[in-house]
Amino acid sequence: MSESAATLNQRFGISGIATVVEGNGGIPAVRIATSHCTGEVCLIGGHVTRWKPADSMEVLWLSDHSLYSVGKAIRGGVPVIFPWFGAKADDPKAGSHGFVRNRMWELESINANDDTVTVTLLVRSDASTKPLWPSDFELRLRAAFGVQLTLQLEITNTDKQPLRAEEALHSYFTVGDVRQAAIEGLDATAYIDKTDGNTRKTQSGNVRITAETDRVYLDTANSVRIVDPVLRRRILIKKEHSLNSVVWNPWIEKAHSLSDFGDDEWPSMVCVEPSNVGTTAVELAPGQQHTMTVHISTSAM
Ligand code: TA6
Repeated sequence: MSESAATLNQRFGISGIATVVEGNGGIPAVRIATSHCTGEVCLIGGHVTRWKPADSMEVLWLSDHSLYSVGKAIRGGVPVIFPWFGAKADDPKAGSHGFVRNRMWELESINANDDTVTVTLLVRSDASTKPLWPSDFELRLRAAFGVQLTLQLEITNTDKQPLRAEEALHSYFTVGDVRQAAIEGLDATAYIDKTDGNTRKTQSGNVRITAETDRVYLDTANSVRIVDPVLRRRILIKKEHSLNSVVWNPWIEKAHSLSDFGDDEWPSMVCVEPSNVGTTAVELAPGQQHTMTVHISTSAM
């Protein structure tokens, strides 16, 4: 049984800076408030749900229809995708995007310095994960809230066998109107177009969203920038040890088909997802670790 928000706050809270509260759905969440930013991370899924720099608007998008209950993924923020991306290759009945985003994680620590508040959450294999995926693992998310948001996803192979896993920080970003946004940094990059029979294509120029868009960009360590002329803001997504970026917007039909996604919400969001999937999935020998790091920052236009 996980600890109550009050108990967690007694153990980990930092007065006036980081408070563990009963968040949406009564699920414990860590709320951050400093001179640099406000933010929130929910213990379901180790899920960062909010980050607002002091000099900008909320950066992460959340659906008004999102569910907050164990067993369901929160729609928006930064879902942690592990150990498979999309459908499970050998089991089409398995849930999409792995299983850690639906489970309660442990709050391991909250640390603060002058610039950032870092919240570390942990989920590990147990008897309930083995039927879903055989490997023993520990997965940590370190979220550093400051003038930028830095996310580190650390996989530890605690098994006696090698481990191969896909991972993504499936980030939902707020835009004024996705139809007027441009996504820079992927020019001339190969991608798999999941809206066109998984055809392999090459990006020409900036990515623009003019229909349902679901693309897995390949072999790219590039930073990606969302240029938003409506909110007059750029969102920069820099990454380390990630060789894929996924770009997704459901557009009209797909949004209508998702019960936790409002019919008229799709123009206000775009996903840019630093990841390691397919042929660039993470492979670890017993005892080895891998950390994918993402730095998110904003600038005014
Ligand atoms: O990352 C893009 C994607 O794989 C899309 O295909 C779409 O399914 C999206 O993720 C959301 O998936 P979810 O399982 O969270 O509804």
